[in-house]
Amino acid sequence: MLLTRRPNGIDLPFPSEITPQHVYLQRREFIQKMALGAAIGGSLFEMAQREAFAQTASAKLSAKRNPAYAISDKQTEFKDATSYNNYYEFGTDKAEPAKSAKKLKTRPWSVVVEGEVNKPARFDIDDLLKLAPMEERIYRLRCVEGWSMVIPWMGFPLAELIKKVEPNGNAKFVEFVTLADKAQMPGLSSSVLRWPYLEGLRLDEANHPLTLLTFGMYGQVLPNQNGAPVRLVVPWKYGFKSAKSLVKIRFVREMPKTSWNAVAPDEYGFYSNVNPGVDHPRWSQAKERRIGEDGFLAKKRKSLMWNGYTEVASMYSGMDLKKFF
Ligand SMILES: Nc1nc2c(c(=O)[nH]1)N[C@H]1C(S)=C(S)[C@@H](COP(=O)(O)O)O[C@H]1N2
Ligand SMILES: [Mo]
Repeated sequence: MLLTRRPNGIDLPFPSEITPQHVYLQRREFIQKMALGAAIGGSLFEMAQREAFAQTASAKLSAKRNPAYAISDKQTEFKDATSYNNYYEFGTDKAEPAKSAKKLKTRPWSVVVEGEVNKPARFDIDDLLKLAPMEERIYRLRCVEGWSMVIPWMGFPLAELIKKVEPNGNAKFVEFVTLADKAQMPGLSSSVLRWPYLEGLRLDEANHPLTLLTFGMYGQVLPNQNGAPVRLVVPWKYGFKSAKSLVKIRFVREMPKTSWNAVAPDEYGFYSNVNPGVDHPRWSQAKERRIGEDGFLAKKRKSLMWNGYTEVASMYSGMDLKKFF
């Protein structure tokens, strides 16, 4: 049995191992399915099973690949991309989110868009999904820790949403607020970061065609540990800028305070563009380990300026990238 070590040193079984899975199910949906099940004669047990399956496995999502944004590097194995995760709300260990995020309820879910916009709105996730055509894009993801993956994401440019809410002249930055629910997220009891996990972009970065509002990966909806039901993917920046499980997007005048920058401003800058020429104070950023190539003889790869997305360079012309790291 899996044990989770408490700060007091007492090992407890993971809740997911002692509680039947259907207990986690989104209640409204469950009741609806039960009513339907009764009508068509399905047993309660069958319904619970089907529902449990829907929560844990692969609801398909269709999207058309956009060849302009599909790099040819070998894709990271699905298994690796979904079992080696940073999602501190579910624990700081890489293997933990895949287990403890099973409980995350991703319906009902809405994303509030507010601040310096003419048309503030609250989008139900199932409406947000349909706001623009879903595209598949294969992006490199470079974690600030020195590893990278290649992931086929599914989503549409954040710019599509920005267009709908009409930022006004005061909007200079965009703040991203993610879910912080103590009842569902065991990691929130830790003070490693400030919660909710906050991230931010300059308005032009948020509007850049590479910036993807992301709902799926590998042909299916995002697994919870990868940021279900909706996250950001900003491929030319270190991975922590790509905030998971968004609940609010705010258009603001000033550069927002972000979680990582707040805990260690000298280590995690607001921009955090991938830059092999600017080392992290505690390690080099010159190279990276591609997940899946980590055999004994595997060579590290050279990290690329802007993570290879050189088309973003003009947004930073004239800026001292050592200062604005
Ligand atoms: N809400 C939230 N978003 C987050 C994180 C987190 O801890 N919480 N970790 C970030 C980091 S450090 C990385 S590298 C990426 C990892 O995304 P992946 O697990 O889908 O590969 O998510 C980012 N988004
Ligand atoms: Mo990361």
